[in-house]
Amino acid sequence: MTYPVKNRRLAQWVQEVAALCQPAAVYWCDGSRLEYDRLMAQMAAAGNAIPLPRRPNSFLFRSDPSDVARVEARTFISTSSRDDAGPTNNWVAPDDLKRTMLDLYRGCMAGRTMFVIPFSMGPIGSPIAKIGVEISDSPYVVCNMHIMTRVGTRVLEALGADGQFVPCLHSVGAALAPGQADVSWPCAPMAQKYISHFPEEDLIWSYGSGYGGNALLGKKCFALRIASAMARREGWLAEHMLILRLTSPAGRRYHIAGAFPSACGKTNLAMIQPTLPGWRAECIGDDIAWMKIGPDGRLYAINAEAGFFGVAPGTSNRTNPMAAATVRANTIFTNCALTDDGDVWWEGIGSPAPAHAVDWRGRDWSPGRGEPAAHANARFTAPAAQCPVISPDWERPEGVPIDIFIFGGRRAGVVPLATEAFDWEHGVFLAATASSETTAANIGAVGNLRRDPFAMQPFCGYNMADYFGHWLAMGERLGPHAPRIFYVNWFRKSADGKWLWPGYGENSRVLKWMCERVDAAAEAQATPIGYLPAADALDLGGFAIPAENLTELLRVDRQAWLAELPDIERHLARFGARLPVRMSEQVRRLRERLETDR
Ligand code: OXD
Ligand code: MN
Repeated sequence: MTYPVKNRRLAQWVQEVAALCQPAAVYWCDGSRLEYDRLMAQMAAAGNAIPLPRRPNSFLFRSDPSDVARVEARTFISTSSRDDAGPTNNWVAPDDLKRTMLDLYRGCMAGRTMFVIPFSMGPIGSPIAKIGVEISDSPYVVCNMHIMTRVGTRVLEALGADGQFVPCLHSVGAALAPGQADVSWPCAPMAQKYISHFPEEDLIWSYGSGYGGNALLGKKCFALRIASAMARREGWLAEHMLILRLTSPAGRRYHIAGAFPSACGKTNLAMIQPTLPGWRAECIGDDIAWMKIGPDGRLYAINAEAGFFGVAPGTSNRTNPMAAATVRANTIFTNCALTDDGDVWWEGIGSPAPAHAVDWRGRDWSPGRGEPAAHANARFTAPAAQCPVISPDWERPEGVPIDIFIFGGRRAGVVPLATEAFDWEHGVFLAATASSETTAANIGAVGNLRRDPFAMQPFCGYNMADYFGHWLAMGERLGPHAPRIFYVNWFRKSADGKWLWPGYGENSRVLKWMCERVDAAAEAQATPIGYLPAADALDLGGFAIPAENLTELLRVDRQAWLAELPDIERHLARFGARLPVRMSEQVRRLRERLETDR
């Protein structure tokens, strides 16, 4: 068989995979609108895509109830030495993992079409962008990839005869025997799901799941796990970060990159509508930032993606009007509920629950049922270009210069509203010890506290101790051009369980303080855990927040922090001798500051 591609390595790989997986047909994606429409029409005709008449060119899918989120327990970083994957990753030796997976892949696409999806992460031709090719037997994956990345012939042209690409092999793991009817969401049982990464050869093998980050391999697998390992080798950063531009009333621009664990409000912050008069925000990305040091020594970021794969529940005109507007057309919804008038609905959409709907599992639903109508990790896939506040510069090939890094998590207690790191090294420590209560974005218990360093715990493709070292080294290279580092917690609750801070657009008050800190124009007080906004440093104009809330939000509870130290120490101790000494030194200094009267 010959293929319409100049790149010999690609032609050969496609041939090998076809011989292994035995699809009924091989199809090369051109990335055109026609192709998208044709595949959607086929999925609609089969009853797997439900057209949504109230949202032009939009469709609802329902996954198998066992295949609803990323599966960290089935995600592997396969390096020759276990230590190179580190304690935060599941590890199997490459030969063993490949042997197991080759057995699964053998004949796994029987009865299905094998799609070859050439894609670019980042604007095609950008000095920061990279090319991948996903092979998948899922047309749902093809359509999602069309939205989330730049797909098609123009990518093959950029690849040329000898260009490098990351091979990303995906199968839902559900071969069809001759005459066997397909199910609406084919996938394999949990024990056969494998989301595998081979960072020593920049290779991804995914088997058995059709959902989100398990299957759209450009996203978490390539743009974070494989890219983070590449970035370390090549001296740049691949991060789980939103990118946002804030413009002050005086017209000064600030670029902010923020890392928060999954389902902690990155998309909301990326599309923030500042409540502060005169401040404007533009969205550049909501999930993945790739950053390189530019010719002027500053750190430049691009959004590696072209769309948003956002959590639907909780997204409303109040919480994120820009996301609500983004998903009015050309959007794929997964695991949302369907109303009788043909629209999607989810908990927290901002309209009352319908008297009757069809829930995410396809069952009749009514409000009294006692179960949510949409899955907690129901998603929308929508083109970034449709966001009303997308920055005109969001596809700028050279990226935007970052001034501020924000880290954070979801913590009901202890962690104050905002903290500025004393310096880069302290900022790396704050990020390395970031903590959050777990959410529904991963299959597992919700609400447990876990350390999620840099919001990268599920996404770092190598030993995280080396990752901390890489960040320390980047700080040295950036020197005076290094962005300032802050830590926030929008999720503080009172003793009786009420939110202390309203969040959303009001977060602009905290962002403004950060911008002023960059310009040395706002006051901060040194505390044992970092610099906090001075009592009157936050702009609270036109905002009624009870004084006691603010006091609590900006209080450093020494006893609570001292009680937290053993957990921080245990967390860092997991990395053993590989942990940079400067990190253990940071804990020691934190303890000292907390124990002395300062
Ligand atoms: C995501 C995630 O889908 O982090 O972005 O889980
Ligand atoms: Mn994410």
